[in-house]
Amino acid sequence: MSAGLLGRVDSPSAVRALDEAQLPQLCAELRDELIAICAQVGGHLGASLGAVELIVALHRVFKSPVDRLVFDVGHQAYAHKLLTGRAPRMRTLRQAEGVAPFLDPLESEHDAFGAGHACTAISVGLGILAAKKHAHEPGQVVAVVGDGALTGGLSFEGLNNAGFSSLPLKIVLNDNGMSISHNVGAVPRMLTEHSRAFFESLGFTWLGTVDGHALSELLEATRRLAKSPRPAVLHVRTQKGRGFAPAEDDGRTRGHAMGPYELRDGKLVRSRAGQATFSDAFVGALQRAMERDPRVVAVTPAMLEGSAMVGLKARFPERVFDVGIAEQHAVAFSAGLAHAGARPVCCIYSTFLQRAYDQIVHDVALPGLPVIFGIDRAGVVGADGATHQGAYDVAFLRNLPGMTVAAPVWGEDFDGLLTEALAAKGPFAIRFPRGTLPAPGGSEGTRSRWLKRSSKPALTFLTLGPLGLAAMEAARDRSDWAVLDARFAAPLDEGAILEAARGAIVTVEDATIHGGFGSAVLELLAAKKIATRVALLGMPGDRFVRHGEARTQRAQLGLDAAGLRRAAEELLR
Ligand SMILES: Cc1ncc(C[n+]2csc(CCOP(=O)(O)OP(=O)(O)O)c2C)c(N)n1
Repeated sequence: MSAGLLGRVDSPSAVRALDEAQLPQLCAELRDELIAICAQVGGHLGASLGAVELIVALHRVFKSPVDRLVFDVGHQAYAHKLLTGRAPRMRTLRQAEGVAPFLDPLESEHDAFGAGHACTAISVGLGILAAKKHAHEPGQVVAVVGDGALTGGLSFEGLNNAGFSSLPLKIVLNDNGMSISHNVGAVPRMLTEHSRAFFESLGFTWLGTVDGHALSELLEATRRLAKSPRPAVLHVRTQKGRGFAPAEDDGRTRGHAMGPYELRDGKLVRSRAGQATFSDAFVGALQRAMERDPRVVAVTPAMLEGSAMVGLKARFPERVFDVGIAEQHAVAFSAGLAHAGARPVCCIYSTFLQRAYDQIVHDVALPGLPVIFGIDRAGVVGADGATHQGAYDVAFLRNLPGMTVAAPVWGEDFDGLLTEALAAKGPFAIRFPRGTLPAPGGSEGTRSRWLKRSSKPALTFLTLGPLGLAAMEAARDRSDWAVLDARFAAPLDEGAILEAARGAIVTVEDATIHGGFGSAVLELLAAKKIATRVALLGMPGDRFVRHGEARTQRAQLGLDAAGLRRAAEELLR
């Protein structure tokens, strides 16, 4: 911890008590501290470095927690965490029981609202302001929104409502030209050329454009923002990664999300170089499919980097669409593509697919369109925590008529699954977890497969996805335990599952057990009037899984070999 100003400035009121001349030093210390923290534990460095002066100005002018600062996503707010009492614990960031990855009202009264997904701040902020007015409570509300978040429809729904309302919502547009990668679409150009006209035409008082690193200018503009009796937008230009050369020089993401690195040169301490991930394997199979079939195109909502599609975009610039932080649009756009004869593969994280649920139901499943969903980060995600867990996709997809939900065990499975998906007449989802691939494994057939057979199994692990490998380990020394990789959560391979149901069954999935694959198996057994002992293993249905290390969390949820063995023994007892 810093012995300088930061050692004693541990609350917004302490920020306000400083002499204005001390603020540049405070900002410099905040930056140094952020760089040191992320070097040690990793995190969302780039956006947080860019927002240092902005956060100091906001805490200087507005009086949290009476005034509410609602940060969009929350990944840019590490300086806010440092200034609101969390500095001593910041090196526990994103770890189990440690400081939260994003903002969390349970962690601090200065975190006005929790988030993790983009584009919510304007709507949430307006709601808080409306409730305050209704209850005659004092205090202003400021929504801090990135230019990337302005590519999402939800932000525009909020602007539409806020600009027309009489409520003096304050919006700070933190414009660094970047989403995770460079911002895409027509909005970035509008912000460069027509920001004032745009916001004024929607009914906002417009203030800007201000250099977000020129403190006195920024403070002055923030004071004007605070005084506005009307809804107002302050357009601030910031530099993502500011103050740390390796981030500033990172042409792709400006140090958006870093693992631990060397302070000297920003080199990652644990390089994954050479270790392919599930994302890499999926995109490899996708690339081969695109090479074979000119109808195949790929869609990503602003996640070229995370979904390992940068190379694919370079290879097929016209056939890979980055549509911005716009999941609803990504799915409806895919529906249009499929309707007109293309074969879209919508590559999307499980957690962000949630936002597009009506598009999945109404625009894809109902017309029965052959949209393929490549669902990344399905299952426990680790450090990004509760907002990002890929827990619900199996439950919310498998219930839709005509939907196929599949999961590979090995990277080698992707080619076969994609080929099958491309031959399908309707929607087809392929879900896979975050992380590196297991050692290469066999892939034959396209229905369920026995990973371990037993002539007369007393118990079968019915698994979905790579957890089949944990089940193989759990069953290794038991001649009467079998493992069936179901491969599909929908439709179920009924014959094989009914064969397994002659003994006890433990279903295993990296997804919520409420309504998930295990539930599907129970529905089948009920429909066939089969009574056998069943245990369901997966992510809990009655609570959210917070941040921590994914492997540890899986073990705590009983989803490792030891946990599977325990559950099986208990079931048989
Ligand atoms: C709904 C949703 N989609 C995707 C993401 C992944 N994501 C996290 S930060 C980010 C970029 C946000 O850009 P911007 O709003 O400009 O903020 P900046 O990082 O530039 O400060 C994205 C796409 C997300 N958090 N939420």
